[in-house]
Amino acid sequence: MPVRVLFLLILFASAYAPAFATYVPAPPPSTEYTVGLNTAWQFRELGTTAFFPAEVPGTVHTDLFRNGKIPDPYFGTNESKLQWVETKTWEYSTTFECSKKLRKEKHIELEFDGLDTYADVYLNDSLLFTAEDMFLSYTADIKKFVKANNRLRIVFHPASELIEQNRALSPVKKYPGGDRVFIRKAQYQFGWDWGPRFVTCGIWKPVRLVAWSDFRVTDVVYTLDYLSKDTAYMKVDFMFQSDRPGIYNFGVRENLVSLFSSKYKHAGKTNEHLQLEFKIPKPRLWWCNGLGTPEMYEFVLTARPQGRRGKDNYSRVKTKTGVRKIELSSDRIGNDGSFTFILNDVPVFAKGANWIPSDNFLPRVPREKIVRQLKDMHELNMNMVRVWGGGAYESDYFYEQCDSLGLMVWQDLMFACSMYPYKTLDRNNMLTHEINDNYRRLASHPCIALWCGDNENREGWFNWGWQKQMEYSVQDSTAIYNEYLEYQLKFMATLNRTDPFFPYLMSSPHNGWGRKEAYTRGDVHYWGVWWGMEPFSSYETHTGRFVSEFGFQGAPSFHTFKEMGAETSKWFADSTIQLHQKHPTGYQTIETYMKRDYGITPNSFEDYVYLSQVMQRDAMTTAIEAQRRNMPRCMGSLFWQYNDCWPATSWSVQDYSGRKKLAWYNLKRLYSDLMISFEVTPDSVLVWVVNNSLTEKSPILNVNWVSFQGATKYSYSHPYALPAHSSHCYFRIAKKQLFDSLSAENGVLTAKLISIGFSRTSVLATATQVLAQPMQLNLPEAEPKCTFVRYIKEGPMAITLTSPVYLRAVMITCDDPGTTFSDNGFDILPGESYLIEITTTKTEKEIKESLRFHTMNRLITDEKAEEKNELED
Ligand code: BMA
Repeated sequence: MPVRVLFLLILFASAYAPAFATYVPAPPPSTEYTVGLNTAWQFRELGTTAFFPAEVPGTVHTDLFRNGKIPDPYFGTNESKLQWVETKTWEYSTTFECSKKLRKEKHIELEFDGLDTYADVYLNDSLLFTAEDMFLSYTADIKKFVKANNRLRIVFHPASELIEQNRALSPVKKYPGGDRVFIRKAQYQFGWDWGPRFVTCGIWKPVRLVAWSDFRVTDVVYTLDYLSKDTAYMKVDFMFQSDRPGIYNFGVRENLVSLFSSKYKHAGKTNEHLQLEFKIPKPRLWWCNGLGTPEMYEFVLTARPQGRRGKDNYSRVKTKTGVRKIELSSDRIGNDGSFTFILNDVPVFAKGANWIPSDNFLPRVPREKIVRQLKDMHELNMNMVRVWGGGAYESDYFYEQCDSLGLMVWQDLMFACSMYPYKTLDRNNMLTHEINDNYRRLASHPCIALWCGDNENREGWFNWGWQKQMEYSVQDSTAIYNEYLEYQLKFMATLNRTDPFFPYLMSSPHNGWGRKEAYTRGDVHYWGVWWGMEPFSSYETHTGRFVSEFGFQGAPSFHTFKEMGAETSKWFADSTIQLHQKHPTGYQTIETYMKRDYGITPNSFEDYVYLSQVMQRDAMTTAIEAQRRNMPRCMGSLFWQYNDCWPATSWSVQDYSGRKKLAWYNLKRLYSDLMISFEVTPDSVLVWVVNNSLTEKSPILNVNWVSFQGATKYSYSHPYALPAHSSHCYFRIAKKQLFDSLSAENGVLTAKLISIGFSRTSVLATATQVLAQPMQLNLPEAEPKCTFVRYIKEGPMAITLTSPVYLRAVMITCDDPGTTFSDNGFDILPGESYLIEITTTKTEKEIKESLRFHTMNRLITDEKAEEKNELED
C-alpha cells in the first residue's frame, strides 16, 4: 500500500452518514451536555391501568419477574408457560426535567443505544420515531418538543407484528430459519439448539439526553493505514457537525504529545465525515495473548474554533485504540486454501472458542461475569474468541476487555443459519445503517481481527437441502442467492470503507464438513463428530486449514441441574431435564456415544453427568491435539461453545451458573504454547511437540510406559531443540516394543517436557495416553488419598491427592454448590502428588464430610461387574 501524504485533511460528505442513527462515544466532548435517562422508568401492559417499576437497561421478562408477575423464566418448565409475554404490547415510560440552560442549547437530542425491537417512541405524546432494529442506535432531534417537564413513552409491539408486515412486503414468504429472519432482532431469542425461546422486548441499552450548540466531533474511528518498520501511519475518521462557520483547528494527541494538527475552514452548516492522517514513530504494537503485550494508546481528538479559547469552546473525544496490522492469508495469498491470521507480519495459530450471548435477557448479565470469563479465556492460553452471528453484537466492555487481554475477536454480522429477505429489511437503508453503526462502534478496537458476513448461511444453502425443503422454484432460488450475494458486497463495502484491506469473510464456514474441499480450503465447522455420529478419532483425519467450530455436549454440574429445578432421580422422564436440552436428539446422541464408544451405562444421574463431561473432555482433547499437530497446515482451533445463555445441557465448557465442566480444566494444557501430543496409529505411537511461542525451547522430553500399579516398563529421555512456531513428531515407538513388557489394557503412557535451569527444574508440559478402549482397560478400583493442607493459617484451603495406582479422569465434587476447585478432571499417576486449592465459605470439616471423587476406574469396574452378573444370571 503506498504511503499516503501525511498531514493531509481529506474531506468528503459521507454516503453512509446515517440519517437517524449515530453512535456517540463517552465521555462527551465539552460542547455537549449529557444527561442519563435510565432511572424512574415504569411499565405496564398497554391497555391496563397499573404501572410497575422497570429497570433500564432491561427487558420486559426481567421486569415482570422482579415485580413478582411471572416466575423465574429459567426455572423448571416455566419457559413453556411464559410464551404469552411475547404476544402482548408493553408500554414503558419515564419523566425527566430539562433545565432552562439545556433548553437554550441549539441541538437537543435523545440517544437510544438499543431498543429491542419494534417500538414507537413518544415525547410528550409526539411520535419521535418507530424503531425496527435491535442492533441499531437511534438519535431523535427533540428540540421542538422538549419542555421543562417531559414524559418519554415507548410502546413495544409484539415482534410478530413486524414479522408479518415484513413478510407481506417480501417476495419470498418462507425462509429456512422461520419467522425470525423477518425481524432484526437477536436470532437466538427465537430458540436455538442450546437456548430457550424468549422473544423479549425492552430498552436493552442506555438512553440519554444530549444537548449541544455550534459544533462537535463525534463517531470517531481509528484505523491503521500502513505499518512500516518503524512508523505507524494512522487514520482517524469522524463526524464533524457545525452550524457556526469559521476556521477550526483539529488535533490528535496522545499523552499531551501532539501527533497532528490542522486547520479547516467551512462556511455555513456542516454535517460531514472528515479524515485526518497522522503517524506514530516507533509505535508500541498490539499483540495477542502469547505473542506479546497488547499495547494500547489513548488518543484525544479535538476541534476548536480558531482564536477562541475556553472550556466551552472545544469538542473532544477520547478513544482507546491500538496499533496492529491484521491480515488473513486467504485474502493475501488467495489461492493456496490456507486460512491464517497474520498479526504484525507474524502468522498466528488461533486458539479459542465460539461465544454465544450470556443470557436471553442480555441487560441483566453482570459485567463482572463477562470480565471473569474473558480473563479465564486468557488464562487458558486462548488468543481468539468468535462472536457468533445468531446472537448480538457484544457490549463495549466486552471488546475493551478483549483489547486489554490480547484476545482477537472474530466478529460475525448478526445473521445465522438461514437466507434473509435482505432487501425488505433494508427499507430506508436500515440494514446498511445497522452494519455501519456496529462497524463504527467496534472498528477502533485492536482486538477485532475479522468481520464475517454470517454463520452457516451459505453452507446451509448448498448443503442442508433448504431449497428442496422450502420448495423454492429455480427462479426463487436464483433470486434469493443473488440477493444474498448483493448484500454480502454491500456489507463488505461498508465494513471496508475506512480500511479497504481489512479481513472480511463472506460466510463461515467456507465449505460444509461433508465436502472434501472443507479440509483443503478455508475454515471448516467440523461436525462429523456429534452431528455425524462419527467416533472421536475422526477429528484426527479432519483437521482442515482452520477449524472454526467443533464440539461435543457435556451435561452441566449436578448443582446446576438442582438449581434449574430438575428431579434428577427421574432422569430423562423429568420434564425439566428434557426442556433444558434443546438439541432435538441431544440426549440420545450422548447415550449412543456412551454405549457405543465407552461401553458404559451409568447407574446414577450423578454418574451420567460425570461420564458425559469426561466424554466432552476426551472429544475436545482429541480434536485440539490433532488440530495443533497439523500446524501450519491447520492454523486455527475455535471450539463450540464457551458459554451458555441459560442452565442447560449443551456444548459449553462453563455452564450458566459459571460452573466449569471437566473439559474446561484441560484447555489450559491443550492451548498452552508448548503441548505434547501422542498420536496413536495401528502399530505405533508418535510423540509430537508443538511450540507456538516465538522462541526456540530446549527442554528434555521424557516418556514412560507405566503399569496402572506404577511400574515403569519403558522409559525414554532426550533433549530436543523445539524451533519457534513449530509442530514436529520427535519420535516413534513401535507398539510391539511397549506391549512386550505390558499389554495395552494395563498401562498408561506419560510424557513430560522438563526444563533444567541453573537453580530449578520445571515441568513445561505433560500428557497421558491410554492405548485401549475404555472398557478394555483393567483400571484398578481405588480412590485418591486426600490430605488437607494449609500453608498459612486462615490461608486458602487445599488438598493433596495421591494414589498408588493410576486413576483416570478424577472429578472432585462436594455438597456445597458454591465451592470450587483449582483443577478437576485430571489423571492421577502413581507416585505423583496433586495439589488442589479449594475456594469455599465452608469449614474444613464441612468440606471433608462432603468431598467425593468420581473416577473412570469406578465406572468401568461397576460396568464390568454388571456385565459379569448378567452373564451369570
Ligand atoms: C453450529 C452453530 C450453531 C449451533 C451449533 C451446534 O454450527 O453455528 O448454529 O448451535 O452448531 O449445533
